[in-house]
Amino acid sequence: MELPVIDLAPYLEISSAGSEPESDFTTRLDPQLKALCQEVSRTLRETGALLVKDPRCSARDNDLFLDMMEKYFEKSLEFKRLQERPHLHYQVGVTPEGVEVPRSLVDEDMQGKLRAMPKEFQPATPSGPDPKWRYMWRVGPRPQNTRFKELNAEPVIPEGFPEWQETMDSWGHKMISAIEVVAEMAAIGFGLQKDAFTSLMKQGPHLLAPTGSDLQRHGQEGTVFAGYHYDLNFLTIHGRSRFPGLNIWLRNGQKLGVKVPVGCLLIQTGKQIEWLTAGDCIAGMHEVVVTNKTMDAIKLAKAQNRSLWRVSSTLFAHIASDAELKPLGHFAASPDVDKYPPICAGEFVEKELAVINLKGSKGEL
Ligand SMILES: O=C(O)CCC(=O)C(=O)O
Ligand SMILES: [Fe+2]
Repeated sequence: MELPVIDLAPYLEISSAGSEPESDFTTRLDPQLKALCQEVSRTLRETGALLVKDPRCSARDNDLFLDMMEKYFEKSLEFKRLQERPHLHYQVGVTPEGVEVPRSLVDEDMQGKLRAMPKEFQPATPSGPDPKWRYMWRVGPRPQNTRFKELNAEPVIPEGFPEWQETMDSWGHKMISAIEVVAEMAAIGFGLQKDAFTSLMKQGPHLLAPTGSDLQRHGQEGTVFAGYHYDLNFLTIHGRSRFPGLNIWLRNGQKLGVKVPVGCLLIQTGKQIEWLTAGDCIAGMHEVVVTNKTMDAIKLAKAQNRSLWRVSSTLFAHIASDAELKPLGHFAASPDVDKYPPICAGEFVEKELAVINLKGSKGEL
């Protein structure tokens, strides 16, 4: 099975055409576009993932971002340590390898479920914390008044990277714009108001959080870069990585290696969209492992004298911390509604992080 690629251009054309009331907009959507919105919501429901093409996010933009991050991760350990902020729980700046812990390592309930899976679909077993690095960069405005003030942390900009702020902000904003369109289309597809999700995302604690994995040191087949987990945020988006290795689990339990075509973006469902839809759409489980396809890409990169750092351009889009997470619209009448009691998004994030004792950390579990 391959994930379909949804072109966002036709929807973008009509949605940017005017600011009419909600009811007029939905009426103006022609049947083909409505069907496209339904394909978006159906794919998210069945696979927890979606490939999209957004004319505003080009392959060149993605390349500029990856080039800069490769150059950064290739710097020495001593250099990167200067961007480390452990006292701020790594909420900004760099997180070295060996710090992030995958949920499957610490959650016994999850371990039981894994053992019950058919062998062929079982995820790789991580032996310890993830051997990947990460860089955390906040994107977009934060609220003036909030019950969940993030730690007061200045953004961290490494020496010798004059293009850093512009590159991070520009790619971050582009990816958030793509998520917003997907969130609108998904809302229409789920039979909700078009702004049902996006209105809750405003001033959310969105994070551009690329990972960096050193394939020179950890390039053996089977190495687990990110152990089996779900993301605790609303939706996650990644540009294309130069090295494959992401496996996702479909709703029917099947495991699928994801191939992101050039110029496309990958969206994954997080725990917050599961809450808002009362489990109609569940958080997508995934892992990043060195596979035989990663090995092929390593060989090619060596032959072409390219960087052997695998960089992901992950962005975690969140529901605003002060907004309430609860099943929306007709999902409030779902039989599973009791599993999703109303809770402030900020409190929800704190609770999820407490499970793996990573208070103050970002979007992944
Ligand atoms: O490195 C990647 O490709 C994605 C890692 C991941 O799943 C995450 O950052 O939550
Ligand atoms: Fe993840």
